Amino acid sequence: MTFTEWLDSLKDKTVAIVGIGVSNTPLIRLLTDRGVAVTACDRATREKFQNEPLLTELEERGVKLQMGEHYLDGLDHDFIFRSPGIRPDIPAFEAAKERGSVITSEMEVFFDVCPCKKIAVTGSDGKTTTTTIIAKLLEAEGYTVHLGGNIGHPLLAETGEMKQSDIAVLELSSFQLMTMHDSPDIAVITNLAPNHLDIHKGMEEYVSAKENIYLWQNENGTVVLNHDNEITRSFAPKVKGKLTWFARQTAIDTGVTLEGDAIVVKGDRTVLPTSDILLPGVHNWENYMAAIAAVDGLVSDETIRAFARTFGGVEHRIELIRELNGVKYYNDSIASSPSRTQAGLRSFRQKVILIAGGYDKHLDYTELGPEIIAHVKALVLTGATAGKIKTAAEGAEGYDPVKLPIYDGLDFEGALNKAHEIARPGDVVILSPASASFDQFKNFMVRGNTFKQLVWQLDK
Ligand code: UMA
Repeated sequence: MTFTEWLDSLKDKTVAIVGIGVSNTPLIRLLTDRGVAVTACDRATREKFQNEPLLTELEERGVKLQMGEHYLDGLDHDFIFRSPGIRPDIPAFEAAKERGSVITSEMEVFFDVCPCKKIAVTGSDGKTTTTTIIAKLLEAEGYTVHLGGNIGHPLLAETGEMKQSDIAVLELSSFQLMTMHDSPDIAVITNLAPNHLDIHKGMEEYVSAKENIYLWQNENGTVVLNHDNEITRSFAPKVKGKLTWFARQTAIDTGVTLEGDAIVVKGDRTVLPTSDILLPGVHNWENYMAAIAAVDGLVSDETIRAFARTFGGVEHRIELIRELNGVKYYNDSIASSPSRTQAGLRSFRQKVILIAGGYDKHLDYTELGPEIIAHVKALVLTGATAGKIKTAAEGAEGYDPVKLPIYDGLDFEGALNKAHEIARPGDVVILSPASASFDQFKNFMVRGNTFKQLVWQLDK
Protein backbone atom coordinates (compact mmCIF):
# COMPACT_ATOMS: atom_id res chain seq x y z
CA MET A 1 0.00 0.00 0.00
CA THR A 2 1.32 3.47 -0.85
CA PHE A 3 1.10 6.42 1.51
CA THR A 4 -1.57 8.05 -0.68
CA GLU A 5 -3.59 4.84 -0.87
CA TRP A 6 -3.47 4.58 2.91
CA LEU A 7 -4.66 8.17 3.32
CA ASP A 8 -7.43 7.62 0.77
CA SER A 9 -8.52 4.49 2.63
CA LEU A 10 -9.31 6.62 5.67
CA LYS A 11 -11.89 8.75 3.91
CA ASP A 12 -15.24 8.42 5.70
CA LYS A 13 -13.59 6.37 8.46
CA THR A 14 -13.44 7.33 12.12
CA VAL A 15 -10.09 7.46 13.87
CA ALA A 16 -9.18 7.60 17.56
CA ILE A 17 -5.66 8.57 18.55
CA VAL A 18 -4.84 7.38 22.05
CA GLY A 19 -2.02 9.33 23.67
CA ILE A 20 -1.37 12.88 22.49
CA GLY A 21 2.43 12.75 22.54
CA VAL A 22 5.48 12.89 20.32
CA SER A 23 4.48 9.91 18.14
CA ASN A 24 0.91 10.88 17.51
CA THR A 25 0.81 14.67 17.25
CA PRO A 26 2.11 14.91 13.63
CA LEU A 27 -0.31 12.08 12.74
CA ILE A 28 -3.27 14.04 14.11
CA ARG A 29 -2.20 17.04 12.02
CA LEU A 30 -1.77 14.87 8.91
CA LEU A 31 -5.21 13.29 9.26
CA THR A 32 -7.06 16.49 10.07
CA ASP A 33 -5.38 18.20 7.07
CA ARG A 34 -7.09 15.48 4.96
CA GLY A 35 -10.45 16.00 6.62
CA VAL A 36 -10.44 12.73 8.59
CA ALA A 37 -12.63 12.79 11.74
CA VAL A 38 -10.28 12.37 14.69
CA THR A 39 -10.92 11.83 18.39
CA ALA A 40 -7.77 12.37 20.46
CA CYS A 41 -7.63 10.73 23.89
CA ASP A 42 -5.15 11.24 26.71
CA ARG A 43 -5.21 10.16 30.32
CA ALA A 44 -3.90 13.58 31.39
CA THR A 45 -6.60 16.05 32.26
CA ARG A 46 -6.62 19.31 30.34
CA GLU A 47 -5.15 21.09 33.38
CA LYS A 48 -2.34 18.57 33.77
CA PHE A 49 -1.54 18.23 30.05
CA GLN A 50 1.06 21.02 30.05
CA ASN A 51 0.61 22.02 26.41
CA GLU A 52 -2.57 24.07 26.21
CA PRO A 53 -1.63 25.69 22.85
CA LEU A 54 -1.53 22.21 21.25
CA LEU A 55 -4.98 21.35 22.62
CA THR A 56 -6.36 24.64 21.32
CA GLU A 57 -4.80 23.96 17.92
CA LEU A 58 -6.32 20.46 17.81
CA GLU A 59 -9.76 21.82 18.68
CA GLU A 60 -9.44 24.41 15.92
CA ARG A 61 -8.68 21.50 13.59
CA GLY A 62 -11.99 19.93 14.60
CA VAL A 63 -10.46 17.21 16.78
CA LYS A 64 -12.72 15.88 19.52
CA LEU A 65 -10.72 15.77 22.75
CA GLN A 66 -11.38 13.08 25.34
CA MET A 67 -9.14 13.58 28.34
CA GLY A 68 -8.71 12.52 31.94
CA GLU A 69 -10.13 9.58 33.84
CA HIS A 70 -12.63 8.47 31.17
CA TYR A 71 -10.35 8.98 28.19
CA LEU A 72 -10.78 5.40 26.98
CA ASP A 73 -14.59 5.36 27.18
CA GLY A 74 -16.58 4.49 24.07
CA LEU A 75 -13.73 3.53 21.77
CA ASP A 76 -15.49 2.12 18.72
CA HIS A 77 -13.66 3.90 15.93
CA ASP A 78 -12.66 2.19 12.66
CA PHE A 79 -8.97 2.72 13.45
CA ILE A 80 -7.40 3.28 16.85
CA PHE A 81 -3.78 4.44 17.05
CA ARG A 82 -2.01 3.45 20.26
CA SER A 83 0.91 5.44 21.72
CA PRO A 84 4.01 3.32 22.36
CA GLY A 85 3.73 3.74 26.13
CA ILE A 86 0.26 2.15 26.32
CA ARG A 87 -0.05 -1.62 26.42
CA PRO A 88 -1.90 -3.06 23.41
CA ASP A 89 -3.90 -5.52 25.52
CA ILE A 90 -5.69 -3.10 27.86
CA PRO A 91 -9.40 -3.98 28.22
CA ALA A 92 -10.54 -0.88 26.33
CA PHE A 93 -8.59 -1.97 23.22
CA GLU A 94 -9.70 -5.60 23.53
CA ALA A 95 -13.33 -4.49 23.74
CA ALA A 96 -12.94 -2.13 20.78
CA LYS A 97 -11.35 -4.95 18.74
CA GLU A 98 -14.36 -7.14 19.46
CA ARG A 99 -16.60 -4.35 18.21
CA GLY A 100 -14.62 -4.34 14.93
CA SER A 101 -12.00 -1.61 15.47
CA VAL A 102 -8.49 -2.05 14.11
CA ILE A 103 -5.88 -1.25 16.75
CA THR A 104 -2.69 0.01 15.15
CA SER A 105 0.13 2.49 15.65
CA GLU A 106 2.09 5.17 13.86
CA MET A 107 5.07 2.80 13.38
CA GLU A 108 3.02 -0.13 12.10
CA VAL A 109 1.45 2.03 9.41
CA PHE A 110 4.84 3.57 8.58
CA PHE A 111 6.19 0.09 7.85
CA ASP A 112 3.18 -0.59 5.61
CA VAL A 113 3.61 2.55 3.48
CA CYS A 114 7.32 3.46 3.58
CA PRO A 115 8.57 3.50 -0.05
CA CYS A 116 12.28 3.03 0.70
CA LYS A 117 14.76 0.66 2.33
CA LYS A 118 14.43 0.47 6.13
CA ILE A 119 17.26 -0.13 8.58
CA ALA A 120 16.09 -0.48 12.17
CA VAL A 121 17.92 -0.86 15.45
CA THR A 122 16.70 -2.15 18.77
CA GLY A 123 18.34 -3.43 21.94
CA SER A 124 18.54 -2.57 25.61
CA ASP A 125 21.60 -0.35 25.43
CA GLY A 126 23.33 1.60 22.71
CA LYS A 127 20.41 1.75 20.32
CA THR A 128 20.24 5.52 19.94
CA THR A 129 23.98 5.90 19.40
CA THR A 130 24.08 2.98 16.96
CA THR A 131 21.04 4.30 15.07
CA THR A 132 22.62 7.76 14.88
CA ILE A 133 25.97 6.39 13.67
CA ILE A 134 24.24 4.36 10.93
CA ALA A 135 22.20 7.37 9.79
CA LYS A 136 25.16 9.73 9.76
CA LEU A 137 27.41 7.26 7.94
CA LEU A 138 24.81 6.83 5.21
CA GLU A 139 24.38 10.59 4.98
CA ALA A 140 28.14 11.05 4.72
CA GLU A 141 28.11 8.55 1.87
CA GLY A 142 25.55 10.67 0.03
CA TYR A 143 22.22 8.95 0.73
CA THR A 144 19.09 10.87 1.66
CA VAL A 145 18.34 9.52 5.11
CA HIS A 146 15.18 9.76 7.22
CA LEU A 147 16.10 9.23 10.87
CA GLY A 148 13.29 8.55 13.30
CA GLY A 149 11.32 6.27 15.62
CA ASN A 150 11.95 5.99 19.34
CA ILE A 151 14.83 8.45 18.93
CA GLY A 152 12.10 11.09 19.21
CA HIS A 153 11.06 11.76 15.63
CA PRO A 154 8.00 10.06 14.13
CA LEU A 155 8.27 9.61 10.35
CA LEU A 156 4.81 8.57 9.14
CA ALA A 157 3.61 12.12 8.47
CA GLU A 158 6.75 12.73 6.34
CA THR A 159 6.39 9.62 4.18
CA GLY A 160 4.91 11.60 1.28
CA GLU A 161 8.32 13.26 0.77
CA MET A 162 10.32 10.01 0.73
CA LYS A 163 11.79 8.56 -2.45
CA GLN A 164 12.47 4.93 -3.24
CA SER A 165 16.24 5.56 -3.29
CA ASP A 166 16.22 7.08 0.22
CA ILE A 167 16.92 5.10 3.38
CA ALA A 168 14.83 5.24 6.56
CA VAL A 169 16.89 4.58 9.69
CA LEU A 170 14.80 3.80 12.76
CA GLU A 171 15.31 3.22 16.42
CA LEU A 172 12.58 0.89 17.66
CA SER A 173 11.60 0.32 21.28
CA SER A 174 10.08 -2.85 22.66
CA PHE A 175 6.82 -0.90 23.05
CA GLN A 176 6.77 -0.11 19.35
CA LEU A 177 7.86 -3.60 18.32
CA MET A 178 5.30 -5.40 20.49
CA THR A 179 2.58 -5.26 17.84
CA MET A 180 4.65 -5.13 14.68
CA HIS A 181 3.80 -7.53 11.88
CA ASP A 182 6.61 -6.51 9.55
CA SER A 183 10.40 -6.27 9.86
CA PRO A 184 12.93 -3.89 8.28
CA ASP A 185 15.27 -4.83 5.40
CA ILE A 186 18.21 -4.64 7.80
CA ALA A 187 17.58 -5.33 11.51
CA VAL A 188 20.12 -4.69 14.25
CA ILE A 189 19.87 -5.88 17.86
CA THR A 190 22.63 -4.31 19.94
CA ASN A 191 22.14 -6.46 23.08
CA LEU A 192 19.38 -7.51 25.47
CA ALA A 193 19.19 -7.11 29.24
CA PRO A 194 16.22 -6.57 31.59
CA ASN A 195 14.46 -3.24 31.02
CA HIS A 196 10.95 -1.76 31.13
CA LEU A 197 9.68 -4.48 33.44
CA ASP A 198 7.11 -2.00 34.81
CA ILE A 199 5.21 -2.16 31.50
CA HIS A 200 6.18 -5.58 30.15
CA LYS A 201 4.76 -8.60 31.94
CA GLY A 202 8.22 -10.08 32.25
CA MET A 203 11.53 -10.63 30.52
CA GLU A 204 9.96 -13.15 28.14
CA GLU A 205 7.47 -10.64 26.79
CA TYR A 206 10.19 -7.99 26.48
CA VAL A 207 12.46 -10.32 24.50
CA SER A 208 9.70 -11.58 22.23
CA ALA A 209 8.67 -7.97 21.47
CA LYS A 210 12.27 -7.24 20.45
CA GLU A 211 12.33 -10.32 18.20
CA ASN A 212 9.67 -8.80 15.96
CA ILE A 213 12.48 -6.72 14.47
CA TYR A 214 13.67 -9.77 12.48
CA LEU A 215 11.05 -12.52 12.71
CA TRP A 216 8.94 -11.06 9.89
CA GLN A 217 11.84 -10.93 7.44
CA ASN A 218 12.11 -13.30 4.49
CA GLU A 219 15.32 -14.67 2.94
CA ASN A 220 16.16 -11.20 1.54
CA GLY A 221 16.50 -9.64 4.99
CA THR A 222 19.68 -9.05 6.95
CA VAL A 223 20.02 -9.34 10.73
CA VAL A 224 22.93 -7.99 12.73
CA LEU A 225 23.25 -9.72 16.12
CA ASN A 226 25.58 -9.38 19.09
CA HIS A 227 27.49 -12.65 19.52
CA ASP A 228 28.69 -11.63 23.02
CA ASN A 229 25.14 -11.45 24.34
CA GLU A 230 23.63 -14.79 25.30
CA ILE A 231 20.07 -13.80 24.47
CA THR A 232 20.74 -12.33 21.02
CA ARG A 233 23.10 -15.23 20.23
CA SER A 234 20.22 -17.64 20.81
CA PHE A 235 18.20 -16.01 17.99
CA ALA A 236 20.49 -17.38 15.24
CA PRO A 237 18.45 -20.50 14.31
CA LYS A 238 15.36 -18.36 13.75
CA VAL A 239 16.98 -15.97 11.23
CA LYS A 240 15.53 -16.48 7.74
CA GLY A 241 17.83 -14.17 5.77
CA LYS A 242 21.49 -13.23 6.14
CA LEU A 243 22.95 -13.20 9.65
CA THR A 244 25.92 -10.93 10.40
CA TRP A 245 27.52 -11.26 13.83
CA PHE A 246 29.43 -8.62 15.69
CA ALA A 247 31.52 -9.52 18.71
CA ARG A 248 34.05 -7.80 20.93
CA GLN A 249 34.59 -10.51 23.52
CA THR A 250 33.70 -13.86 21.95
CA ALA A 251 35.24 -15.60 18.96
CA ILE A 252 33.35 -15.59 15.67
CA ASP A 253 34.19 -17.17 12.32
CA THR A 254 32.68 -14.41 10.21
CA GLY A 255 31.35 -10.95 10.95
CA VAL A 256 32.62 -7.76 12.52
CA THR A 257 35.01 -8.06 15.42
CA LEU A 258 38.10 -6.70 17.11
CA GLU A 259 41.58 -7.79 16.04
CA GLY A 260 44.45 -6.11 17.81
CA ASP A 261 43.50 -2.44 18.02
CA ALA A 262 41.12 -2.37 15.11
CA ILE A 263 37.58 -3.25 14.11
CA VAL A 264 37.75 -5.71 11.24
CA VAL A 265 35.46 -7.67 8.98
CA LYS A 266 36.87 -11.05 9.87
CA GLY A 267 38.80 -12.75 7.12
CA ASP A 268 38.31 -9.76 4.85
CA ARG A 269 39.69 -6.36 5.89
CA THR A 270 40.50 -3.87 8.61
CA VAL A 271 37.85 -1.16 8.76
CA LEU A 272 38.48 1.12 11.73
CA PRO A 273 41.39 1.44 14.20
CA THR A 274 39.83 1.98 17.65
CA SER A 275 42.20 4.94 18.10
CA ASP A 276 40.16 6.67 15.38
CA ILE A 277 37.01 6.50 17.52
CA LEU A 278 36.45 9.81 19.30
CA LEU A 279 33.61 8.52 21.52
CA PRO A 280 34.85 7.20 24.89
CA GLY A 281 34.34 3.65 26.17
CA VAL A 282 34.47 0.13 24.77
CA HIS A 283 30.68 0.04 24.55
CA ASN A 284 31.06 2.60 21.77
CA TRP A 285 33.40 0.22 19.93
CA GLU A 286 30.49 -2.22 20.07
CA ASN A 287 28.12 0.43 18.73
CA TYR A 288 30.52 1.01 15.82
CA MET A 289 30.79 -2.74 15.20
CA ALA A 290 27.01 -3.05 14.97
CA ALA A 291 26.80 0.00 12.70
CA ILE A 292 29.63 -1.22 10.46
CA ALA A 293 27.88 -4.58 10.10
CA ALA A 294 24.62 -2.81 9.20
CA VAL A 295 26.08 -0.53 6.50
CA ASP A 296 28.41 -3.14 5.00
CA GLY A 297 28.32 -2.68 1.24
CA LEU A 298 26.59 0.71 1.54
CA VAL A 299 29.30 2.90 3.08
CA SER A 300 33.04 2.96 2.29
CA ASP A 301 35.69 2.34 4.96
CA GLU A 302 37.17 5.80 4.27
CA THR A 303 33.82 7.41 5.11
CA ILE A 304 33.60 5.34 8.31
CA ARG A 305 37.09 6.35 9.47
CA ALA A 306 36.63 10.04 8.69
CA PHE A 307 33.29 10.06 10.52
CA ALA A 308 34.53 8.21 13.63
CA ARG A 309 37.33 10.73 14.15
CA THR A 310 34.88 13.64 14.47
CA PHE A 311 31.62 12.23 15.88
CA GLY A 312 31.36 13.45 19.47
CA GLY A 313 28.19 11.60 20.43
CA VAL A 314 24.53 12.13 21.00
CA GLU A 315 23.09 14.62 23.47
CA HIS A 316 22.35 13.21 26.97
CA ARG A 317 24.66 10.22 26.44
CA ILE A 318 27.84 10.69 28.46
CA GLU A 319 27.78 14.24 27.14
CA LEU A 320 30.53 16.50 28.49
CA ILE A 321 28.83 19.66 29.73
CA ARG A 322 31.75 21.71 31.03
CA GLU A 323 34.89 21.72 33.11
CA LEU A 324 34.70 23.89 36.23
CA ASN A 325 37.63 24.26 38.65
CA GLY A 326 39.24 21.18 37.10
CA VAL A 327 36.08 19.08 37.53
CA LYS A 328 34.42 17.61 34.42
CA TYR A 329 30.59 17.42 34.51
CA TYR A 330 28.85 14.83 32.31
CA ASN A 331 25.19 14.38 31.43
CA ASP A 332 24.17 10.73 30.93
CA SER A 333 20.47 11.30 31.52
CA ILE A 334 19.61 8.63 28.91
CA ALA A 335 20.78 6.02 31.43
CA SER A 336 17.34 5.00 32.62
CA SER A 337 18.32 1.44 33.58
CA PRO A 338 21.13 -0.06 35.72
CA SER A 339 22.83 -1.62 32.66
CA ARG A 340 23.03 1.80 31.01
CA THR A 341 24.62 3.31 34.08
CA GLN A 342 27.01 0.39 34.23
CA ALA A 343 28.10 1.12 30.63
CA GLY A 344 28.45 4.81 31.48
CA LEU A 345 30.61 4.09 34.52
CA ARG A 346 32.85 1.73 32.56
CA SER A 347 33.65 4.47 30.03
CA PHE A 348 35.89 6.27 32.52
CA ARG A 349 39.37 5.17 33.52
CA GLN A 350 39.03 6.87 36.94
CA LYS A 351 36.48 6.55 39.73
CA VAL A 352 33.68 9.10 39.39
CA ILE A 353 31.21 10.98 41.55
CA LEU A 354 27.90 9.45 40.50
CA ILE A 355 24.52 11.17 40.77
CA ALA A 356 21.82 8.51 40.40
CA GLY A 357 18.17 7.74 41.17
CA GLY A 358 14.77 8.51 39.68
CA TYR A 359 11.43 6.90 38.87
CA ASP A 360 11.00 3.28 39.99
CA LYS A 361 10.48 0.89 37.04
CA HIS A 362 10.79 -2.12 39.38
CA LEU A 363 14.22 -3.08 38.12
CA ASP A 364 16.69 -5.09 40.15
CA TYR A 365 19.64 -2.98 41.24
CA THR A 366 21.70 -5.77 42.83
CA GLU A 367 24.14 -6.02 39.91
CA LEU A 368 24.78 -2.29 39.95
CA GLY A 369 26.25 -2.61 43.47
CA PRO A 370 29.63 -4.11 42.46
CA GLU A 371 29.88 -1.66 39.54
CA ILE A 372 29.47 1.21 41.97
CA ILE A 373 32.15 -0.22 44.26
CA ALA A 374 34.53 -0.58 41.29
CA HIS A 375 33.91 2.73 39.54
CA VAL A 376 32.47 5.27 41.99
CA LYS A 377 34.27 7.38 44.62
CA ALA A 378 31.15 9.09 45.99
CA LEU A 379 27.49 8.28 45.43
CA VAL A 380 24.87 11.03 45.47
CA LEU A 381 21.26 9.81 45.38
CA THR A 382 17.95 11.44 44.58
CA GLY A 383 14.46 10.28 43.52
CA ALA A 384 12.33 7.19 44.21
CA THR A 385 15.02 4.58 43.52
CA ALA A 386 17.59 6.18 45.88
CA GLY A 387 16.94 3.58 48.60
CA LYS A 388 17.29 0.61 46.22
CA ILE A 389 20.57 1.89 44.78
CA LYS A 390 21.91 2.59 48.26
CA THR A 391 21.00 -0.94 49.39
CA ALA A 392 22.70 -2.40 46.28
CA ALA A 393 25.93 -0.47 46.94
CA GLU A 394 25.99 -1.23 50.67
CA GLY A 395 25.25 -4.90 50.02
CA ALA A 396 28.02 -5.34 47.44
CA GLU A 397 31.24 -7.14 48.26
CA GLY A 398 34.02 -4.77 49.31
CA TYR A 399 31.71 -1.95 50.39
CA ASP A 400 33.55 0.41 52.73
CA PRO A 401 31.71 3.55 53.92
CA VAL A 402 35.00 5.45 54.10
CA LYS A 403 35.98 4.66 50.51
CA LEU A 404 32.44 5.20 49.24
CA PRO A 405 30.55 7.99 50.98
CA ILE A 406 26.82 7.90 50.13
CA TYR A 407 24.62 10.99 50.27
CA ASP A 408 20.85 10.62 49.95
CA GLY A 409 17.61 12.36 50.81
CA LEU A 410 18.47 15.09 48.30
CA ASP A 411 16.33 16.72 45.63
CA PHE A 412 17.69 16.93 42.08
CA GLU A 413 19.38 20.31 42.47
CA GLY A 414 20.58 19.41 45.98
CA ALA A 415 22.25 16.30 44.54
CA LEU A 416 24.23 18.34 42.03
CA ASN A 417 25.18 20.87 44.71
CA LYS A 418 26.43 18.07 46.95
CA ALA A 419 28.51 16.60 44.09
CA HIS A 420 29.92 20.07 43.35
CA GLU A 421 30.75 20.59 47.01
CA ILE A 422 32.72 17.35 47.38
CA ALA A 423 34.43 17.37 43.95
CA ARG A 424 38.14 18.17 43.76
CA PRO A 425 40.23 19.14 40.69
CA GLY A 426 40.63 16.16 38.36
CA ASP A 427 37.28 14.63 39.39
CA VAL A 428 34.46 13.55 37.10
CA VAL A 429 30.85 14.22 38.14
CA ILE A 430 28.26 12.32 36.12
CA LEU A 431 24.48 12.23 36.18
CA SER A 432 23.71 8.63 35.19
CA PRO A 433 20.45 7.88 37.01
CA ALA A 434 19.98 4.12 36.35
CA SER A 435 16.28 5.03 36.51
CA ALA A 436 13.63 6.64 34.36
CA SER A 437 12.84 10.31 34.81
CA PHE A 438 9.07 10.25 35.13
CA ASP A 439 8.92 10.96 38.87
CA GLN A 440 10.20 14.50 38.37
CA PHE A 441 10.50 15.18 34.64
CA LYS A 442 8.48 14.69 31.47
CA ASN A 443 11.28 12.59 29.96
CA PHE A 444 15.06 12.00 30.05
CA MET A 445 15.69 14.94 27.72
CA VAL A 446 14.01 17.41 30.07
CA ARG A 447 15.96 15.85 32.95
CA GLY A 448 19.24 16.18 31.03
CA ASN A 449 18.55 19.75 29.96
CA THR A 450 17.63 20.70 33.54
CA PHE A 451 20.87 19.15 34.75
CA LYS A 452 22.90 21.00 32.12
CA GLN A 453 21.30 24.33 33.06
CA LEU A 454 22.04 23.69 36.74
CA VAL A 455 25.67 22.80 35.93
CA TRP A 456 26.07 26.04 33.98
CA GLN A 457 24.71 27.98 36.96
CA LEU A 458 27.10 26.42 39.49
CA ASP A 459 29.46 29.40 39.60
CA LYS A 460 26.86 32.07 38.96
N1 UMA B 1 -0.65 8.26 27.87
C1 UMA B 1 -1.94 7.85 28.10
N2 UMA B 1 -2.14 6.63 28.68
C2 UMA B 1 -1.10 5.82 29.05
C3 UMA B 1 0.22 6.25 28.80
C4 UMA B 1 0.42 7.48 28.20
O1 UMA B 1 -2.89 8.55 27.77
O2 UMA B 1 -1.35 4.73 29.58
C5 UMA B 1 -0.44 9.55 27.25
C6 UMA B 1 0.49 10.48 28.02
O3 UMA B 1 -0.22 11.27 28.95
C7 UMA B 1 1.13 11.32 26.91
C8 UMA B 1 0.90 10.49 25.64
O4 UMA B 1 0.18 9.35 26.02
O5 UMA B 1 0.51 12.58 26.79
C9 UMA B 1 2.12 10.02 24.92
O6 UMA B 1 3.04 9.49 25.83
P1 UMA B 1 4.18 8.45 25.51
O7 UMA B 1 5.35 8.88 26.32
O8 UMA B 1 3.67 7.08 25.67
O9 UMA B 1 4.51 8.55 23.97
P2 UMA B 1 5.20 9.65 23.05
O10 UMA B 1 5.24 11.00 23.63
O11 UMA B 1 4.54 9.48 21.75
O12 UMA B 1 6.73 9.16 23.00
C10 UMA B 1 7.00 7.90 22.42
C11 UMA B 1 8.15 7.26 23.19
N3 UMA B 1 7.75 7.09 24.58
C12 UMA B 1 7.56 5.88 25.12
O13 UMA B 1 7.71 4.86 24.51
C13 UMA B 1 7.14 5.83 26.57
C14 UMA B 1 9.39 8.11 23.04
O14 UMA B 1 10.49 7.43 23.64
C15 UMA B 1 9.69 8.28 21.56
O15 UMA B 1 10.81 9.14 21.42
C16 UMA B 1 8.49 8.86 20.85
O16 UMA B 1 7.34 8.03 21.08
C17 UMA B 1 8.71 8.95 19.33
O17 UMA B 1 8.52 7.74 18.74
C18 UMA B 1 10.86 7.88 24.94
C19 UMA B 1 11.29 6.69 25.78
O18 UMA B 1 11.57 6.86 26.95
C20 UMA B 1 11.98 8.89 24.82
N4 UMA B 1 11.32 5.48 25.22
C21 UMA B 1 11.71 4.29 25.97
C22 UMA B 1 13.21 4.09 25.94
O19 UMA B 1 13.86 4.57 25.00
O20 UMA B 1 13.73 3.43 26.86
C23 UMA B 1 11.01 3.10 25.32
